[in-house]
Amino acid sequence: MSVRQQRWDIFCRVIDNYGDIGVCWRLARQLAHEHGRELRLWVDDLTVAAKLIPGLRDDAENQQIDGITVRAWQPAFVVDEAAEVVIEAFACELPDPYLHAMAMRSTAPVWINLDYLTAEAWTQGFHLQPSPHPRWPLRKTFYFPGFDADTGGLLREQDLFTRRDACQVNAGMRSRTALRVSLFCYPHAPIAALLQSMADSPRAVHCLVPESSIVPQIAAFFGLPAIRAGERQQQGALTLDILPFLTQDDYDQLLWSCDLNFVRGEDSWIRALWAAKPFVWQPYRQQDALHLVKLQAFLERYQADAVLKQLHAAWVAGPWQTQAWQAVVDQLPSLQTQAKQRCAQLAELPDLAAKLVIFCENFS
Ligand code: TRH
Repeated sequence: MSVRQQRWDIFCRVIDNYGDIGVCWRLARQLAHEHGRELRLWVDDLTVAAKLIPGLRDDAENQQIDGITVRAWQPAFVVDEAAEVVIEAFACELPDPYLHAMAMRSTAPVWINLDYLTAEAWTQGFHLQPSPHPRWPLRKTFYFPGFDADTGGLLREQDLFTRRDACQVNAGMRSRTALRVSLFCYPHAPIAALLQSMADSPRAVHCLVPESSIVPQIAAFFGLPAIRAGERQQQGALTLDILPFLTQDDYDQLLWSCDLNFVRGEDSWIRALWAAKPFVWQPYRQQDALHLVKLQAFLERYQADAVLKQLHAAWVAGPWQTQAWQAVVDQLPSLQTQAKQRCAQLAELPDLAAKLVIFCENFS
């Protein structure tokens, strides 16, 4: 029997960077706006969250933003009642008082551990595996996002492509000659080498960089002690603008407006995919080079073109090759067509929020 669970709690620990809160905020918005659920998002670091959630105050314990209740997850945790569905994002470990509140409910909540995204085939065997709690009468379910029907799907808002296409039509009316590239990556990427390839490029390149941890590398490339949002630098064929760190919606617009996007981690990766533009993904670095396994699995699943594979190898594993960069630039029209096809194929699968809601409704 299908049961509608109205109240959902999402717990998010900002371990590193923006991906954890980026994914949680996106999911919370979708569950509230598209599925009419009442959402409480518990976040342990409101300062980082405020960077990508417009209007969020980093000093408020309890606030309403965009129809979602955002609660500060403090060490001294107090809660009146647990929700009907509880999402523990990325094994962030629920606080004990909350586990107690879950166990006190007359019907145990649906408890989901939302895992990290990977295209590796093993996730299909682990997706939706249960794990009973050792002490409480509670059962956690492992939920793996993914690129196949046997996994939990990818985050994708219902109106995403309508908004994207409207934005791209408007952008198409503005003619431009320079190649437009966005750059969001980790500081250990060969940033100076990429910028040098852009500067030496036969075609003008306009590189747009939202302010992030790579700003010192950018400044060093131009021989500057520092560089700030709003500043522009030029060298050879390269014009580079530092942008402020954008809201998630504005960041989408940036991805839609570029010919090529450099993205990283988990969430910007999938936003670049849905932008239907060629992109270069830098996975979050893991021990024992596990990120290279993730990269390989994705490039295979995505059926990436050989030149795109080469550029990924040069960008993520090194050594940098200008020729790999130039080959991608030369083949952009066909890569653009492929990016559109891959995006359309993956969008045929149900999105993560819709799949999650159906799973919870049928949970027994
Ligand atoms: O910030 P990240 O490197 O996050 C990472 C990954 O999620 C990784 O898998 C995880 O293990 C690690 O954190 C702890 O990259 P990601 O996932 O792309 O998250 C960035 C978020 O920031 C995403 O939601 C897009 C958003 N963003 C903006 O809102 N504005 C911007 O200007 C930019 C550049 C990004």
